Amino acid sequence: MHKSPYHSWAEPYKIKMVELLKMTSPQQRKKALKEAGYNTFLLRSEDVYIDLLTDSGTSAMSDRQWAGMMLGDEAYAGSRNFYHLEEVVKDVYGYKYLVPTHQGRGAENIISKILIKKGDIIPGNMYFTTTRLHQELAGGKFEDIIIDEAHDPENEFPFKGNVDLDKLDKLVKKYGASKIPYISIATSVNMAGGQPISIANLKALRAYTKKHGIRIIHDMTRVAENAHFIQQREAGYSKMPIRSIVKLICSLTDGATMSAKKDALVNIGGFLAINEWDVFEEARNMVVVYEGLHTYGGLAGRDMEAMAIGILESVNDDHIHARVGQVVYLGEKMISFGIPIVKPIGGHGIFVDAKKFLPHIPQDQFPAQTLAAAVYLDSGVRTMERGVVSAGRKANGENYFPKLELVRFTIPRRVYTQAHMDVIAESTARVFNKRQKIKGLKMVYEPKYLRFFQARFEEI
Ligand code: PM9
Repeated sequence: MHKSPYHSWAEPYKIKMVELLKMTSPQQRKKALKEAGYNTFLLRSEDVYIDLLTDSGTSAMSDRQWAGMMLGDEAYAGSRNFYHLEEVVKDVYGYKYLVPTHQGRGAENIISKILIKKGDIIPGNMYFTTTRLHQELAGGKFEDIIIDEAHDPENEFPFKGNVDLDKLDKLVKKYGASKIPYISIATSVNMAGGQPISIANLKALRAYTKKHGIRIIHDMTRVAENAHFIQQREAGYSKMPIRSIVKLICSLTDGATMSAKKDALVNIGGFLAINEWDVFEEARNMVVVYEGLHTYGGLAGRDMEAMAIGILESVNDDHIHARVGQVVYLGEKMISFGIPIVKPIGGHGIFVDAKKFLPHIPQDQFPAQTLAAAVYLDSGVRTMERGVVSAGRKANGENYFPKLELVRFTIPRRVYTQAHMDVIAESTARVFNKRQKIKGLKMVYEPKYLRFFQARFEEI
């Protein structure tokens, strides 16, 4: 395993080009926030100093990736970059067949439409917004089978992404295996705080699903970060390279959807990868309806080339060690200020517990949305609500009230410095020190789908 002689997580790269940021005044931020309806998704990025909205499509590409962009083969059909990407996906992840898509949800749409019939049940290790929506739009119902520890921000269990096999078994007994087209398993469970699933749990799940003839479809958006935690925490893997752990994880599943905008270090891109020929055939046919020809799936040739190179960089031990190291640095700093965060610290960001931070604000006044707005107002740091707004409504129109009411401070890969991390922690601490004065929000506009993106709020 990596041991830097200089620093626990020093970056294995240097900066070649910089992007200038705009500094804003409190008055400017107040105005911008009001215009954005207190929703950080509706801020203009020009009004943001440090952008922690998401790690999706916001990472910095390497010189090699940029050089790869110049090798883009923009032929409509049969681009050489597609064949390169196909080779890398097979080699690094081990899945047999590849269908490129414009991003993760494109792949989720296709796999949900192919595998889910009306009335089907899709058990998963915690919901993700777009994933569950596509399952529901295809006629399925998501059922949460993650271990209880995942819903408790304080619980320090090292693998809070694990599946509770008893919960799964109850669903199989209740509905029958024929009603369960697949189990939806995310590595680095996003909504739980970037929490990993263990190899032992995946192996047990594989054995169970084999017995019952159920597929496992893997949301592999942040699989390399999950592999890092396996290397750090699971007995027997401390000497195994990240690349081998990633391949082992994938080998325990039947197919995957990927948002390459995260782990794979590109600004746009994704894919569906699958081992079954029949499912592949159907996906390859469907992609031409929703995304583009099966050798580009909504992407430019240059995007596929950058993705192929990004995948190879993403499974490098030094890269992933520094990436997660920076996240842990920020988390430890926040803990030292007494800020309540989800523990253990996850792979892609710090998740602040808004229920504990703002205990005087009830969940129907959106504590996490309120906190994200307050942090922006303090310093121009943009974060994202991951609570009751993100959870949305059930098919019957009732609100989901998730146990976790979090603000995600998501760290883009290879973008910000240690000094930026200090600014973020200090700003959050300032807001923490005046938390009693903060008032909740009311929602004044609610879109039908994925409301967190476009909802608008006003101060109460
Ligand atoms: N995740 C994120 O910020 C993008 C915007 S929020 C919907 O975390 C997982 C685990 C994701 C994810 C996106 C998608 C969808 C699938 N699975 O955004 O369509 O974290 O590429 O991927 C976001 P796309």
